[in-house]
Amino acid sequence: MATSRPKHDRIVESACPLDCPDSCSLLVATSGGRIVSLDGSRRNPVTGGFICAKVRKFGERVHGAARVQHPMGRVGPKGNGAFSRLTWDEAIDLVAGRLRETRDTFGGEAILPFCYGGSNGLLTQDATDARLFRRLGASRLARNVCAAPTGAALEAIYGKMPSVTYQDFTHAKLIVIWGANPSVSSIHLVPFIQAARKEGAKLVVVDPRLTALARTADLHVPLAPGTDLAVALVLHRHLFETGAADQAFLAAHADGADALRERAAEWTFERAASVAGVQASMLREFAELYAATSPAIVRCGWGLERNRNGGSAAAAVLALPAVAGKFGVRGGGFALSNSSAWGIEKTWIGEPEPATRIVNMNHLGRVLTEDTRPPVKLLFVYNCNPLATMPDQNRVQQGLLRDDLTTIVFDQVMTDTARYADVVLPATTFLESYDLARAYGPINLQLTQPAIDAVGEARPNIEVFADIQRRLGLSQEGDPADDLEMMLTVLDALPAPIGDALKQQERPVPPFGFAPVQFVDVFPRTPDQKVHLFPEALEQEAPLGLYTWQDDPATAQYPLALISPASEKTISSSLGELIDKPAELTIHPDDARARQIEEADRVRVYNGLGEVHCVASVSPLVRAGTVALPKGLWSRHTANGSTANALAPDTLSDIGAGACFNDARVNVEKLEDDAARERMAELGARVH
Ligand SMILES: Nc1nc2c(c(=O)[nH]1)N[C@H]1C(S)=C(S)[C@@H](COP(=O)(O)OP(=O)(O)OC[C@H]3O[C@@H](n4cnc5c(=O)[nH]c(N)nc54)[C@H](O)[C@@H]3O)O[C@H]1N2
Ligand SMILES: Nc1nc2c(c(=O)[nH]1)N[C@H]1C(S)=C(S)[C@@H](COP(=O)(O)OP(=O)(O)OC[C@H]3O[C@@H](n4cnc5c(=O)[nH]c(N)nc54)[C@H](O)[C@@H]3O)O[C@H]1N2
Ligand code: SF4
Ligand SMILES: [Mo]
Repeated sequence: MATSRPKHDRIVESACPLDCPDSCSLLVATSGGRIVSLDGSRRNPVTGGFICAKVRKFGERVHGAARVQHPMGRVGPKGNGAFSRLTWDEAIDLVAGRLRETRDTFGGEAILPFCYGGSNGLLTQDATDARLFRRLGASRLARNVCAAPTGAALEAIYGKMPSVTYQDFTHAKLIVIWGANPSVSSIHLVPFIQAARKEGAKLVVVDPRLTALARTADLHVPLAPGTDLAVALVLHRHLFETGAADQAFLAAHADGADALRERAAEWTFERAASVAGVQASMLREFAELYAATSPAIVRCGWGLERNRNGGSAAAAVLALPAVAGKFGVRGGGFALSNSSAWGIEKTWIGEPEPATRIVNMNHLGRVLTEDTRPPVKLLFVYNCNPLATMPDQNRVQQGLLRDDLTTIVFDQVMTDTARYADVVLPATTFLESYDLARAYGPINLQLTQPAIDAVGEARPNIEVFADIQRRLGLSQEGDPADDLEMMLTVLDALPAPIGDALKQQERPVPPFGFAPVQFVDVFPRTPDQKVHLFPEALEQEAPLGLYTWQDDPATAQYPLALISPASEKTISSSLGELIDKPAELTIHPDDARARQIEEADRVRVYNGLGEVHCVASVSPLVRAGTVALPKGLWSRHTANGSTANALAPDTLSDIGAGACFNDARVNVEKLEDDAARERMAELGARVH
């Protein structure tokens, strides 16, 4: 553990509640009311005493120049980022007044609350905020930007059966990392993979990029983005055709195997290989290895869901261990999100959901600019930075520029979205308030507690939403007024063993060692406890039917697939204010050569939706035909202020109505025009 911790006068035990599967236990050192260092604690053996570099720097965010310190009201035109200071009292009055006016004039549905991944803790969302918006009869938000396709597939097939946890990867003899990049997005899984490999486990990585793990893998399948369905179905076909399908398991525990087998039948190795842009022999090797090796674990990530075929692809991948008979042993089965492993119902919201309209968050730009009934007149953004993170950025921006729209942004820092706000409210970070951090890779729940007083006038979500309610006369007896009161309400509402254990001890619960074996300790949570390999609901939902291929959206004009995966510098767009490097587009040498693009050239990435001006990084780490920009960049990281999402369509995945970021098809050219080059040079000077 950190022996070289800087001078401090206090150490606080806490946990990281950010939207990351790992949920590290933390030691936070403070001095004079300031954060001086963050480090891992060994209290959580799964996270093993180390944390990621970005959260180590979290103190720079807490005390940084981008921090919002007090409430502010807009002065000047929308988007110019000029604000004047308000007192909290004025700000709450203003916000409550606008909410009331909007509801009275246009109806509650003209109010759209917009929140997502700011914190994965149980208190920052679906607490007093939900009470407020339910009581106002606001529009409801379908939070489908992430994990909706994989979540829908998991629920229909296995009823949210808990996943294999990190610890049990050490028992596997074959590990398949499918559309995930743990070296960046869940770093504590990596040591368990390495330990398994020391014991002879084989590693397969399915990813269009040569990621750090792919570089060391026994087999890297560098498929084209959005083609996972073809690869998963050829594996199924192989299992069924060679007699490797576990008929005894299927007969006892599953239905729908015949229908799945039928849909897989058309996928020969040759056809799948041609669609995925890889060699047929490679797919055969993969299929044979998976069929022959046990225990085998498939880690299904989120990279494969972000396209038109994403739901069917996730379903086909998740179905593999059932067909191949991989359950019932430690180290076998699948690993996805464990966020639903607890079976927690958020009964603490304490207010029934009204039957108001549901807006898919991926359609933010659309609902702000189209003639919807009623129109969205008030957008309340918290725990989210939609201008940076939602698809079709130019349309989102166009919507935010509407003069007749009131936008409230409640955030910790001056995000791209906040610049377009009419009112900005300052939020505390997890180092200044209480929360319950829920891991979604491993299974544990830990207390997050304040290490310092709130910076400036920042306040926790719980308090601010409770205040707004009070100002509107919507409060009720017993409503929690602050984060500690809310914590107690949540503890009481948690399933008894969890709540009681958390109240009595500082240890996360259940004990960190909790690692269920699928089909031994945990079973499908479908109504009949069976695996449904061909759920009728999914067949109805998918436009062409379940497990049915939809063609690549590439055109001659826009032939390159743009992906925008997680980077080690940010969590989604959080911490983007600390990045000091202009955006880089990774492009394969063949694609670069064809366009006379060289390393460090200024380039324009474009399609019919928008364009991004950035720097080229020519590298074979991405497959030919695919280019990559990092997820979560801010406007200031590119020369023209647009990021990957300016190129991402707001189309939806076949299942789960999820975002299709990776269906962006683009072209790239060298930036020749002088004005643009100058802007690039300025950018370099500004962010370096
Ligand atoms: N450092 C860091 N950690 C994070 C986050 C972060 O932003 N930064 N975000 C958190 C959140 S919100 C999430 S949802 C998770 C996401 O974590 P991951 O599941 O790792 O998801 P991504 O980073 O989107 O993509 C993972 C990999 O999928 C590949 N990929 C892209 N398209 C395809 C495809 O069509 N098929 C296949 N097989 N692979 C594809 C990408 O090249 C990438 O290497 O990480 C969490 N952890
Ligand atoms: N191009 C592209 N775009 C993507 C993705 C991709 O792969 N490619 N991935 C998508 C994914 S997986 C996800 S999950 C989404 C996430 O997208 P968002 O939900 O927008 O997540 P963040 O960008 O982290 O923004 C969260 C904001 O909440 C604020 N915040 C944190 N804690 C609190 C709090 O306690 N109170 C308040 N009021 N605010 C708080 C943070 O400061 C931050 O500005 O992005 C998606 N966007
Ligand atoms: S972001 Fe993830 S790896 Fe980093 S400290 Fe938080 S839980 Fe740990
Ligand atoms: Mo996510």
